[in-house]
Amino acid sequence: MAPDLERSLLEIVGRQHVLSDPELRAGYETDWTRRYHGSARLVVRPCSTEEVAAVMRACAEAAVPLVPQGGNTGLVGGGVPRGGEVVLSLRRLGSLSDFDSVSGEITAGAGVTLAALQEHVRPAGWAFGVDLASRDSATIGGMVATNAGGIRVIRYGGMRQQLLGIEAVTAAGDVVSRLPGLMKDNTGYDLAQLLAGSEGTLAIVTAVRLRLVPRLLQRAVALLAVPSLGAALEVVAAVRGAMPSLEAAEVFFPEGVDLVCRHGGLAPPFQGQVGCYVLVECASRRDESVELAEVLASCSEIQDSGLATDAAGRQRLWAYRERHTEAINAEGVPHKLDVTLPLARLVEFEQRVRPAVQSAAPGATPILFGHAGDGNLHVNILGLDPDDERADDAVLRLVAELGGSISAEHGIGVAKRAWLHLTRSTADIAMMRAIKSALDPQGILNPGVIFPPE
Ligand code: 2HG
Ligand code: ZN
Repeated sequence: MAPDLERSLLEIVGRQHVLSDPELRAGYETDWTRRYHGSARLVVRPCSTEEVAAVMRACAEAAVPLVPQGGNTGLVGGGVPRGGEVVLSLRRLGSLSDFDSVSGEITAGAGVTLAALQEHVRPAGWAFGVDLASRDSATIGGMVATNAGGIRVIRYGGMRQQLLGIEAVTAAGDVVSRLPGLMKDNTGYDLAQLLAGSEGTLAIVTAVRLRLVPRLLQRAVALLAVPSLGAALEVVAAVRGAMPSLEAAEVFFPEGVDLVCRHGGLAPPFQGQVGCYVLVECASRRDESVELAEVLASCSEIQDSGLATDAAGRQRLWAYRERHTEAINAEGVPHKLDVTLPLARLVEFEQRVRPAVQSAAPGATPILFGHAGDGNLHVNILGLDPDDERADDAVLRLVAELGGSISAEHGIGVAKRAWLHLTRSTADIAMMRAIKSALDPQGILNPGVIFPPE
């Protein structure tokens, strides 16, 4: 079976785009955190929707499972093989087309990186509403497949909110095309929304139609020191209430800043003891920095602050937040628990989660940061073996107890599938499984992702 499949794949994409050599496969077999890896039967790199469809048909005929992969920056192990699958790299689907610079819409191939999309639309005065630190490698297809969120959700929503249309290859190798996509289109099920966040388990996203947002040049970023997360949320609420231009509201803590400074060679942002850091960014067509400073001046919780409007200054302040992921990875192989809580329970969660980790896995180190405006914290844990799930279990149970979700913006992947039942009912999981088996009856699209094996 395998030699036939390899021959078919060579015919479809050409010899240089079927990787069987272990050294060439290696970069596709381990995820960015190094926690998840498995060996692929082959890595195949098609360059068009037609090639993806042909690869899918060949794998379906051979009953060989596929793991779709974009930039390989997903953090839940959903884009790397578990063992023996074909890895379908979509990075060569890099076209940007049909840019409508009047209405602000564009069609992007699955392999376009977020940075390439942003650069492409910038000269015409547009921007993309979703932004995240891994912008240079994260691909649009992967971001749709995982319904990525990032740092601007508070203003523009996540990937689902940017989607106007989709093109995808089904498990049978057919192409479903809902491009270019219309602002209004009530013709049956919304397949684009169904596929967004489906993590490669229902179909393979090959292109999407995206809405853009106006590029706002006047930006003000403030980095603030406050005594606690509770105080941080009060500051965010004050800015949110006063300034519709609020575009990001992030929080982080001294343990993360220490790592960022150590690994990134940065000086600490403030002297003295800090309980919690808040970063807010406002963006508008006119300069709102004076108004932002006035709103912040009325927040009595703020102990220290820095404000920047120029690009270099803004980047300097953002570095303390954006470099968390890299600094944590430089320290060790983290467990990553990306969770949302109702805003009203976020402080209680933050107060209980560190002791919960300590008592489940003594010696493990939790590092918290995230998107305060969305109730979304990233609980990163260092000092655990990759397979040691004691702390994961404690954190996710606490999330469920407090009415939150075990995944805010990274997806379930393989990392959280064992806990899906904590925040999804039996009927809910049965409905999702029914959709999965209707669209992928052979079970060859990213098996083992989202659902625990039955
Ligand atoms: C972020 O907000 C990303 O920077 C990554 O979602 C979070 O590294 C993480 O856990
Ligand atoms: Zn995030």
